[in-house]
Amino acid sequence: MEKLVTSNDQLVYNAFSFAVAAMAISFVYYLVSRSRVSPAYRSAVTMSAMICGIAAYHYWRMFNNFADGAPWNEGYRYADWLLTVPLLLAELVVVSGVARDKAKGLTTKLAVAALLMIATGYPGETAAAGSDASMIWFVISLVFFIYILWNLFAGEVGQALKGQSGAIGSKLNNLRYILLVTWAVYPIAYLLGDNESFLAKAFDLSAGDSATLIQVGYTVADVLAKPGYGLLILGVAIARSESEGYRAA
Ligand code: RET
Repeated sequence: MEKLVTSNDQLVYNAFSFAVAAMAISFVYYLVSRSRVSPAYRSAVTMSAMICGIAAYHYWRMFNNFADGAPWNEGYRYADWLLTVPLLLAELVVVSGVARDKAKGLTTKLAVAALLMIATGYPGETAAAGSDASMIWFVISLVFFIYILWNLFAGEVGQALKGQSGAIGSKLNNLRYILLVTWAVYPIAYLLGDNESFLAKAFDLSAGDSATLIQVGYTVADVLAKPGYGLLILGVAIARSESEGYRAA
């Protein structure tokens, strides 16, 4: 392993190490938590386990890539998102109370939007700092991002959530606001990571600080958006199971 020369390097190294541990243990936690919810909601908890397992693998690869000082491969992160972001939306649909006949079409729509958001973000992420490509792909990706958020707040998921009151309704409401706040970190980290972007310039960031902020920003957001969000999904699934008469063994 190359020596970590700066405190910035140390921060990224530790963030990746922390994420490997958080994702790996959450994978186990969600696997063993499946029996706490009724069979109707188990797929949501299974998806949380899949998401954390996929992320544990990718963070392990990123940790090694960084620790070895090899040329940085941003592809691990985007491959991770390509798999996990559609799953995050699919598990939300499972617990949201959307009618069964609508759930499948809705999941497909959200998953396709998520795939397009990530796939169009990647060429921008790997383009040169300050290039037109970096900003053009950012804007294209942002359109899909806004479509997803629109769906959660006003579209079909928004409508389904509106009709639910009591403890389940308020848990679902919190869930989507947490999603909004954690997901908003990604485009901001993207801009801070492009040292020539208007945002990085506004903060007068050095190239080294930009490179650190984007990795630490994405990593913190991922831990909140995967294992953290999974806890809220589990909470809604348990509340729904209990309200439908399910008693965990
Ligand atoms: C990119 C590119 C620039 C524009 C936008 C982006 C959005 C990324 C998002 C990622 C969410 C990832 C999650 C992972 C968790 O497991 C691709 C950075 C809008 C919203 C939730």
